[in-house]
Amino acid sequence: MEDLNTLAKYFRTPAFPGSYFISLEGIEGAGKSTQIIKLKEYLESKDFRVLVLREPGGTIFGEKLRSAVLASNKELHPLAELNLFASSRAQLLYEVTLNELNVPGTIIIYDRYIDSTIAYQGVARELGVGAVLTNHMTFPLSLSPHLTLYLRIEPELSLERQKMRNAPKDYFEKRGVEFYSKLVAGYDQAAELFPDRIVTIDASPSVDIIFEKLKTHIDKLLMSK
Ligand code: T5A
Repeated sequence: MEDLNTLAKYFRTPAFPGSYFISLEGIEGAGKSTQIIKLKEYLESKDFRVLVLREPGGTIFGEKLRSAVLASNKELHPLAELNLFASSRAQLLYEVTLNELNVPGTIIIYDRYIDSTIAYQGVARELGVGAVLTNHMTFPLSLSPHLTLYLRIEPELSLERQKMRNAPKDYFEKRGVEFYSKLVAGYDQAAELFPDRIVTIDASPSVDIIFEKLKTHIDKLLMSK
């Protein structure tokens, strides 16, 4: 298999004049959804048309796949997981993202994207990062966001925030601290592999402090084009 840095070069961000593709990443409880609400409001105040899409999901087909995985009481083979998440992603790119990015002045924010697959299926579920990248080498799965904001927290804080939320646990949330440590290692590896795209942000402080940091990176992106 080609080495990871060679595989990483297959991932590209084509030009979408006046439009941007941003993803937020991090383990459960990192604060992705909380920050996305604030980001949407901020970007709309700058007159962008903002679409928030979640993975898995975002289309009727993708939402069915989301339920199939997250509500599963049976352990799935990691390859079944990989292919389900990739199918949901391909359909969302094809049905929504690529069309909408062609409308100038649009910002698409993804709540999770390929780095989730690298961390969860590639590292924590032990398929290997190379297997995930190889699976995603064909367009549209090879489409790279302009910017990925990786909200980094330690596993213990994730479990604490999950407990505070007091909601029923889904497929991955039933796992313990060891699994979450592997996820953090997986995200850290993704950040090393894609340094031009992924910004790592300490997501342990307050919501407002984190948001100020996110804004700095978003403003930088908007000024660079
Ligand atoms: N998956 C997904 C894969 O395995 N492979 C893939 O390729 C993809 C795409 C999706 C699951 O699917 C897996 C990963 C996931 O297990 P999901 O429900 O979409 O699941 O995502 P979750 O990460 O599980 O969503 P969470 O809601 O748990 O995490 P968030 O969005 O990061 O956290 P948020 O904002 O909801 O906050 C969680 C709690 O913490 C508080 C909030 O108020 C909330 O109660 N909070 C803070 N508290 C203190 N300080 C802060 N700074 C806080 N920020 C948030």
